[in-house]
Amino acid sequence: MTCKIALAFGVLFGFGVQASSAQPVGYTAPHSPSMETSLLQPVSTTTNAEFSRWIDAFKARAAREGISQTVLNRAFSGVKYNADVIAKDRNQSEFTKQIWDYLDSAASPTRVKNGKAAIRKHAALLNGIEARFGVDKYVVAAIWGLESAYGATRGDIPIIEALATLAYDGRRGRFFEAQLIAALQILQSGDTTPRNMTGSWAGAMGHTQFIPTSFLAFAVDGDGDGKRDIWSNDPTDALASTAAYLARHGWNKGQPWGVEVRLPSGFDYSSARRDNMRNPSDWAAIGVVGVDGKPVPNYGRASILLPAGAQGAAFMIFDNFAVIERYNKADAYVIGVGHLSDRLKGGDPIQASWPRGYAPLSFNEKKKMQRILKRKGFLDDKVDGIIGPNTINAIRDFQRSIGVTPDGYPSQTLMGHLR
Ligand SMILES: [Ca+2]
Repeated sequence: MTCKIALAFGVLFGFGVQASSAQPVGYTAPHSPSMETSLLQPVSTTTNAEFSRWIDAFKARAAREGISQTVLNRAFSGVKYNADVIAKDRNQSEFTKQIWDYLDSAASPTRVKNGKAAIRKHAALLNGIEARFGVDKYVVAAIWGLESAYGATRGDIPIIEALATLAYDGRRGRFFEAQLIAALQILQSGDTTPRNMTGSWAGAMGHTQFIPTSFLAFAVDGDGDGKRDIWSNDPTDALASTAAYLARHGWNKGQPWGVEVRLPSGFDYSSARRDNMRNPSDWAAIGVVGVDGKPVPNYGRASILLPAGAQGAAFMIFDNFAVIERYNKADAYVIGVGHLSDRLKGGDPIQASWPRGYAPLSFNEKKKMQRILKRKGFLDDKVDGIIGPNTINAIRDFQRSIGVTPDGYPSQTLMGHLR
């Protein structure tokens, strides 16, 4: 993942859509200059001693999981507590980014230009992958572009050290210990060596930033040399693995992720829900058409997504949207991948204008909004500052009750109405 994009991972987006907590593949925020703030204080000798003891105990657990002593000794040779990794873990949730800023970066002129060059350079590989897995090569290329700037920023942090530090730290110890065991299983399988097993601070590895458990479940040997090497400069195995991942999660060949649409005046915004899926012809019947004014072709059932509420772009999204979501659940990420893939194909920029300049609600304002919605009887859910479906529905019900457009969008305007 590149610097700017990286900011959007694992954070709350402006519209409160949280990055996946399931974290299927690429979810971390590596390489960001603004996240390079390391803990300046040195790691105490106590920490180092405790960490060593933790590793000894962990090795016994790993051995019970079938990891050999040889692999354990090689993997942990030279491993130290990595304070930078913990600093990054603590920093990540403070960043929020609006969807339009995210998309500006995701499909920046540089990323589009570099992507087209990468597709030309790897044409045979990408065509082969598309033929073998039935997955759109431009979507594979777009994931590559967002996860590592087409291989340029794959991360150089030693994975065993990073995962051991995070597992020892314990904030999400169980998750990271499982990743650490998976990383050791990868080493034991001979796909790579401890030295080559590098990646991002939270364990995402290679061109398309697979975490170890995703690697074990989905990585493939694209070039047939007997190893699944997603770390190599050669992107063959990484891109084949990404295609395999999308294929395994049900990619529908020939179906777009989504298309930008125009909504008719008087559109019922409450119909823009993920669970309200209709055929494009049904949407056309109520005036929802492509930005060219024509009905969207019948690619399958679709819902309408308004990532910035009533004021920004509207997308008709298909089942393939949910397939990309398996990579990273944040709407902004999925739209970013989808839109970048369209641009790599030669498609146009997004036509609608975004409500740029909109001041997002802070975490505390979101909680305040939820408290007021709760007090007013619109929300029957916990006050946690996370804008999920229940909060969006509550906002809509409140908006309807005062006669404003029920787009469910948590804005300063909404706060004004609530006060
Ligand atoms: Ca290989």
